[in-house]
Amino acid sequence: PPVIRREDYTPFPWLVPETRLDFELGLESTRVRSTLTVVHNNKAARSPTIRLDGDGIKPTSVKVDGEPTQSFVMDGDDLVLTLSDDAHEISIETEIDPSANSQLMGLYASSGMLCTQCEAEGFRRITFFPDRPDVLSTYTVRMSGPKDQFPILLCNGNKVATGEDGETHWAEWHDPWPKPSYLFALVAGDLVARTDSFTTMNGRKVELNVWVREGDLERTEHAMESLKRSMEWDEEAFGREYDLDLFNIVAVSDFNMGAMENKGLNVFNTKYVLADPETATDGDYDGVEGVIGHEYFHNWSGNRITCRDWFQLSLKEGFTVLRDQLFSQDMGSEPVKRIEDVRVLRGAQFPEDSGPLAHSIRPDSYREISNFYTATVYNKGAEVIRMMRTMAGEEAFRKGTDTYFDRHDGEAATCEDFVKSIEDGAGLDLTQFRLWYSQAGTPKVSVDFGHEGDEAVLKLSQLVPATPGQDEKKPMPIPLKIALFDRETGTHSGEQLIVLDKASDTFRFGGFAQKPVLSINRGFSAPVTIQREIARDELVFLAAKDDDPFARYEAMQDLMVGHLVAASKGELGDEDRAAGRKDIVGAMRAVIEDEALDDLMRGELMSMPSQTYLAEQMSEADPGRIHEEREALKAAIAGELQDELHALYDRAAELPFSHSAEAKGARKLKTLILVYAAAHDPQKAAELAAHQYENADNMTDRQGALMVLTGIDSAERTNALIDFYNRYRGNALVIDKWFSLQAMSLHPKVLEHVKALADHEDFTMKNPNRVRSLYMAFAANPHGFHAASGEGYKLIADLILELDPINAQTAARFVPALGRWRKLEPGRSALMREQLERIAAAPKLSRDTFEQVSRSLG
Ligand code: HT7
Ligand code: ZN
Repeated sequence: PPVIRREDYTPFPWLVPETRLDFELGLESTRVRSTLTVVHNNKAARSPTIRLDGDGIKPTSVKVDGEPTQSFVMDGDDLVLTLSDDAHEISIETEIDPSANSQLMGLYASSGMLCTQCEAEGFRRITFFPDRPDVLSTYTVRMSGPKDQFPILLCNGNKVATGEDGETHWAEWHDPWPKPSYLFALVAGDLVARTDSFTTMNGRKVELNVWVREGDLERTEHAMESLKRSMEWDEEAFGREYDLDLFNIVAVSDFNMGAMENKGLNVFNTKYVLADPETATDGDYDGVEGVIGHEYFHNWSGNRITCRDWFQLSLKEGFTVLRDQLFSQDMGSEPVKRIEDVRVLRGAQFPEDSGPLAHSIRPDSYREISNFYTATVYNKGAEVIRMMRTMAGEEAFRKGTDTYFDRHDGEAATCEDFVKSIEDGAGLDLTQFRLWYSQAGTPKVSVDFGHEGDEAVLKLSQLVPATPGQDEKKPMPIPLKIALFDRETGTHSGEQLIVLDKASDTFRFGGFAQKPVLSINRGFSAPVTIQREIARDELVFLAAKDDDPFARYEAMQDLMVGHLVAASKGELGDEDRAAGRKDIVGAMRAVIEDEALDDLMRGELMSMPSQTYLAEQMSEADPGRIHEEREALKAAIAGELQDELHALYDRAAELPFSHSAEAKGARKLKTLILVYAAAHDPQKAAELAAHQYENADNMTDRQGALMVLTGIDSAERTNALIDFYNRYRGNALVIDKWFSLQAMSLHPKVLEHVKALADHEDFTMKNPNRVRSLYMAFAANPHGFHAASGEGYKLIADLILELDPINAQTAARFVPALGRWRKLEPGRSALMREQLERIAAAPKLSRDTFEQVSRSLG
């Protein structure tokens, strides 16, 4: 497959001001007639031909200006037409089989309904079109089909006409906002809606619908409330008003990603729409709110201003992730949300940045764009824009985003357009900052903190590591929020923002008779790793006293990470190990006893660093050793703090169910305490967990208890797994949890369990949620995936090979798990690489999987 390069961008030679589509819908056969008005693009070189992208489709008729024509050729999948003048009307007919579309891109069938997914390049699987984001067109769409099968017919924009003809009915939709083809959507099926309305800041009433299958209607309240909150928030926080009279959301159960921001017709994975306390956890509720917000916010950051080309993906995704993060911060606990977001970044993006798939947030080349919907483009992209906000301050940043929206409304823009708008609107000089868009790799900031006379002296240096294709890096501006704490009083005289923009620099702070304690990268002001020698007692101090919740969390984490990394590398003697544990237990006790903390935050402070994060800190990780040490530390904490943890559990258990932050915090603590208890006294923990399971009146408690039970070989485990399955049989999203919990388990036979689950009657390769629920959960479970025998790696490689012809996008998303071979101890490293080579040698791979595997072998 060819490599597509950012530097090769040229504008399309033709404009397509209007597009008319006519769909005769059928599950097995849908006829599509498209009519495009095309005119020469004055901003591009004149061309006698027009290339229309296609993917696996054939034209059944081609006309120019109403006359059948033979003046076209097929070039691979594309249709290339020769045109004589500057303006024409092109009409093309195709026929497609949605029921055979297992890739879930283009028009496909899902549980008897028809729906589309066009981003990034799915539209070309429906009809021939310049399927690129810089070709904006106004769409008018007629759709017709059997009334009984498809009583609801939805498309972008507004419904302008309907009619019936015997068993068939039709609807015509018009979207007044010019859009690229990736934002086109159509849905036809037997659906019901929760309907509500929202009145915009300028008094316009918007009809809101959340469309689902009939039995799911009761579980849509949270989605609808989240949508209304998103609309209101975007007006207040960014001054953005909705621009159509109608906003539809449709939930589908077969979907490659979380959701899609099609203009006026968002299509969602059911996972991010349906929620009630019996079937959805607190995390699921947050997920629904966050994704509804994210897709809604795209209406401005993505739809009104779209991307010039797919290299600019972070223009819409990074910015929209930042917007959804800020929204969720405002809706719930700001510090806890920040901690969660950093955890996602470190868990998913940092490994990407330090591995063979590392790329900058604005990549330079790709073979398959679907492979670049990554944590780097999304989450690091959001961090990069967050840094601009930190440096500008909230008010000035808002002026920058206002400038961006004013300047580029209606355009297909670039990341450079965004940076320039922020620069001009916020009054920042971002010349050097632009390096964050072009350089990959997580910068390492080394800290040398000393004391001279009455000055605190902070020497910082940065290193941006080499990444594939980028050996030499330049220093980048790194904004670091810091505070200097007086050891005696436990206070500081104000947070400061310093910017490290050289390879190394020294910052001096006067007025310190004694060396203060340094709190650095507060609020995670920059997406970097901080490397510093810090005494354990200073970390204990910060874990107890830091007034920045993120920095406090970080100190707790550093305390545990330092201990666990050293222990896993075999560097700790008995005495050091005991001293390390003592400090951690002491800090944990202080957290338990700190009455000023809310329980959501307490839960964060009490959480252990993940096994993946620990492995990331080592050049040759031994997952087996890390697992043992982590479990041993958990056991030690649970043993030493038995009474405190019991008392905490009892207090939390008293709170009745509600969606308040207090009740959510209590639920978080209960399961966390079970996790600790399981490492110390498994049988007792099994009894406690079984009790929590049986008495649960909500999914958070029930799932938490079952999660702990799946790791303990016991009668309670067996009973709870049977009960859970029988209780929720038929509810796909909950049965996904049942698969996941077993695949994530700490049970010694997890590998065998996963193999058996793959043969379960409810398992199918056709549904991405189900595939992910079993195999993504397993690939993220170091305990099973990194089995010393290499069987875990083989299992994932087998999956990739089987899934690739069915759903290439989903298959390719498993490859990064096998790309970590360079960071493992030699035995596992060789076994993992062997599996990548086995995949690479397969006779026919999709472009998606081929690209990921070849980069991973690199
Ligand atoms: N913008 C949407 C991306 C998306 C997608 C991409 C490739 C294949 C399938 C997909 N479904 C949705 C989602 C978002 O970021 O909002
Ligand atoms: Zn998005």
